[in-house]
Amino acid sequence: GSKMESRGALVVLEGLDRSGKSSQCSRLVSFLEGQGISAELWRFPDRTTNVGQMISAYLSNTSQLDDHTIHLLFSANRWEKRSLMETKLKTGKTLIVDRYSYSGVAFSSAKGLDIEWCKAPEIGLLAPDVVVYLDISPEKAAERGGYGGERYEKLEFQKKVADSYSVLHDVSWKVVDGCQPMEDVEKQLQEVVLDCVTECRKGKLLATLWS
Ligand code: Z5A
Ligand code: MG
Repeated sequence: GSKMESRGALVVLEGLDRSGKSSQCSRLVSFLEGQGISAELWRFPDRTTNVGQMISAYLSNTSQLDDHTIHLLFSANRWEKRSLMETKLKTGKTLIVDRYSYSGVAFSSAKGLDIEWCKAPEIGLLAPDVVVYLDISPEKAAERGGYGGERYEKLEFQKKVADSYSVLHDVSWKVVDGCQPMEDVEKQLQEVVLDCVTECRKGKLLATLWS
């Protein structure tokens, strides 16, 4: 018929370092598959590409790059995955994405770069159907397992990132208290995401950033 096959949902998890994004993303994918919903786990940066390897070297402090340059590389890393992302969604896959453009803007603007400049290269990327922000204070996050040695893993900087995130909130955001026990966070996420998958199946249109 003329009706398009139902599409998957684009779900993004955001939050400070140690807020629990990666833990929750993998739990969510298992849950969805258990419900018979075809889902895949994605993450940014995607360190497997050439661009991703440059980003990885920067994060581990083995290379130095100008703030604007690394910002554009993070963005390029999303652009190089855009068409695959669209294909997957249109063939019915739900994508659970660990960090996206909001991380890009929040981290770079926390360094002092102009926020509109930071948003510009993200224009035209696919807009998430829902962004779940795992809310945790920088202090509480720092208590979790301690930070590793990567570039941004310092309390003072994480405070600035929290401020930057707070101006990026829009209607697609659902804020979940990330300080709750993992199982409670998980339950809330499941509800939000099932609703979102249903909406997308009913024909909600894919949009582009920033909408
Ligand atoms: N970055 C950027 O600048 N620009 C961009 O465009 C993008 C990213 C996309 C690498 O990210 C860096 O790149 C990141 C932002 C920047 N720098 N910083 N900061 P990454 O995603 O690779 O970072 P990561 O190493 O995966 O860490 P993470 O994402 O910050 O952590 P998380 O995924 O949010 O948390 P987790 O690994 O699930 O959990 C952390 C610990 O807390 C772990 O021991 C868990 O067992 C524990 N945990 C989790 N949930 C709970 C609850 N509910 N209670 C108690 N304990 C918990
Ligand atoms: Mg993570």
